[in-house]
Amino acid sequence: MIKLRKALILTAASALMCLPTSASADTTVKAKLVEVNGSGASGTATLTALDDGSLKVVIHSEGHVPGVFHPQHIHGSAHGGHFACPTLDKNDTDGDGVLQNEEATGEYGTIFFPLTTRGGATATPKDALDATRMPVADAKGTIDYERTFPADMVPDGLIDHLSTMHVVQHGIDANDNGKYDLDALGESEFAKNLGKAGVPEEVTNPAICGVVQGAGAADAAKGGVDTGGAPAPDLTAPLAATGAAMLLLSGALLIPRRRVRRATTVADDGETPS
Ligand SMILES: [Cu+2]
Repeated sequence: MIKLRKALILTAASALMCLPTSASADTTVKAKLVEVNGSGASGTATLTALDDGSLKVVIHSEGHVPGVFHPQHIHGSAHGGHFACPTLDKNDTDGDGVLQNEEATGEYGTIFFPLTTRGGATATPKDALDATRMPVADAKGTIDYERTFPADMVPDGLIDHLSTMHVVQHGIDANDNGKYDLDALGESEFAKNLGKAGVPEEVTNPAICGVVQGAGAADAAKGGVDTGGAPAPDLTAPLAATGAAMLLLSGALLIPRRRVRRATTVADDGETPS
């Protein structure tokens, strides 16, 4: 009996050591996309870090301005960041009733990875604001986007901090004339500051934003909100992986139930902070 128990413990220990980490196994995180600037848009985004280092991005959204392109990016940084999407109440610092991208970046961070439809995806205006390589909403305002970026296109730090990222689609029609124009809100200061003059502000203002959830992100997100948006505690994916291992092994090792319950909480408590 003692021998059997020893064997069980050894098996469990080696299983723990062989557990795939976030760097070597597929990791999927999801974001519920909610409207910004009263756009009426909504959707979902799924980011999957594949074990060969590539990143698959799937976005389904609706309610966008139809027939025009919508710049879309993963916002955030390689060093963690905030965990909320911007709101008028909190972030409209100039009080004009519209959230400019530069006001919103205080919440969702700077452009980290432009989600182009083809070609390069560097965090430069060349890629991030290219009207010809961003998805176009169909006649109903729907965008269905899917692209897998090979490992050499994925910037350093993105996969490691996947659970702290935001998915943002831009492009609103503030004067309801069915197009982007300078008459509505004038020129985009954001684009101009990046060296791209003459871009209507309607193009760069956020229309939809989602905070990534999953792979332990919910736990980190709560910490971020509670502490007023402090940098992420870097315990997300490994913690979730450990939790899963605890669940798998709890039967064999008779781990106290309290720890198992903690693991369940980490995995399931996925409330979206707004
Ligand atoms: Cu963006």
